[in-house]
Amino acid sequence: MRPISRKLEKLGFDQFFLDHVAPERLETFEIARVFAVHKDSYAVSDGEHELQAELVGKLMYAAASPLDYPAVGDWVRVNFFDDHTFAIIHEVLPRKSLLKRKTPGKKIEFQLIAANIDVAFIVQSVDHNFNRNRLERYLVMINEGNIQPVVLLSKSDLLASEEIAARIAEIKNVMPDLSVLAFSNKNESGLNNIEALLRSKMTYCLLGSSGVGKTTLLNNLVGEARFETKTVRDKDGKGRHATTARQLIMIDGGAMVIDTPGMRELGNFAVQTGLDETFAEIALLSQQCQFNDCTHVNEKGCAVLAALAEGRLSGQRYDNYIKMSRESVYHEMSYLEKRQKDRQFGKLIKSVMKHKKNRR
Ligand SMILES: Nc1nc2c(ncn2[C@@H]2O[C@H](COP(=O)(O)OP(=O)(O)OP(=O)(O)O)[C@@H](O)[C@H]2O)c(=O)[nH]1
Ligand SMILES: [Mg+2]
Ligand SMILES: [Zn+2]
Repeated sequence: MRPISRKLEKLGFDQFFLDHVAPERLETFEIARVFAVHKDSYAVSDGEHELQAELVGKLMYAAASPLDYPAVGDWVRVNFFDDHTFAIIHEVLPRKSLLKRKTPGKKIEFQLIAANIDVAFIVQSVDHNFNRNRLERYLVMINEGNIQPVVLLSKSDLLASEEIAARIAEIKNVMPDLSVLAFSNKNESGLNNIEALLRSKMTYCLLGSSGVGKTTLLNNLVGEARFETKTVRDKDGKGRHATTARQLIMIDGGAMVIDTPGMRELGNFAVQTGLDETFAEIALLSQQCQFNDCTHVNEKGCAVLAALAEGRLSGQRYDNYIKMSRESVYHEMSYLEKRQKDRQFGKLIKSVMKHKKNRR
């Protein structure tokens, strides 16, 4: 088997991906990583050339859902053309991790945020943007995606240090294993702690509401005002979206960071792993529920409800857990219903075809 090239290794390519592609498929294609997703094209890199790429028609026609398209961070099999100035993407390699969200609304549609992320930074500013329910929502998505979360509390210059310490303690109280760091882009405090987390060949992703300072942080990490940021418009702290595209940036030390536009709404879907990891204390309690399929809402012998009644479980945590698990069950149900309908339709087509054949 071919050894992994140094250039690809620098971009994070490793044995995991080789293990998931048949060696003969690698013979006739090259490997590249998706650095940016545009409307009809992609920017990819093989560690030596950065070039524009398009999907091969077959991949487009075969795509059954947005999940089948390349996302920023994806590894793809490509053919290079015109002296490495253009590439055709033939296949998306299996993903190590994937960040996706359900698009807002009732329809079950996904939006890919990024692929092959090692660590996700959830950025919330210490002022009015700080919201524990939203934080838990991000955590469910990240845990579900098999990614390590780190919470970054931005704009620490806006709050007294005791108040910031209280915020951190509030998070740590319910999620003791979670890493939480406060920082300021303005007075640069805490930036060194974030830099210390960055490792070469690893991929990081910045997530959080619009206006919390994700791009300003990225500019600080690259050491220049390279990417556009925007002043927060109104007093409620809701900025207009400054970042509109997702792109992967190589930092000096060799770490890669993906900046994303702020998200308004996070829809969840089939989030059992993410829920259990985020609400570990509830997952633990539920092992003592009388019924295996206890929903912790009104069942007899529910250990979660008992803990809630005795004040051993935070009411806010419980409410948010129930809210998110309802959403996921609801969506999972309608997804199955949809699948069933598809199957019925498939059967119908088959029987029609058979009928036609028999008539011939
Ligand atoms: N006081 C204070 N303001 C900050 C800090 N970091 C960023 N800002 C300001 O917050 C505003 C928004 O910053 P951005 O970096 O564009 O925010 P963003 O998270 O990238 O926003 P979107 O791209 O819209 O998702 C800008 O006006 C920044 O100057 C900080 O640490 N302290
Ligand atoms: Mg931005
Ligand atoms: Zn229960």
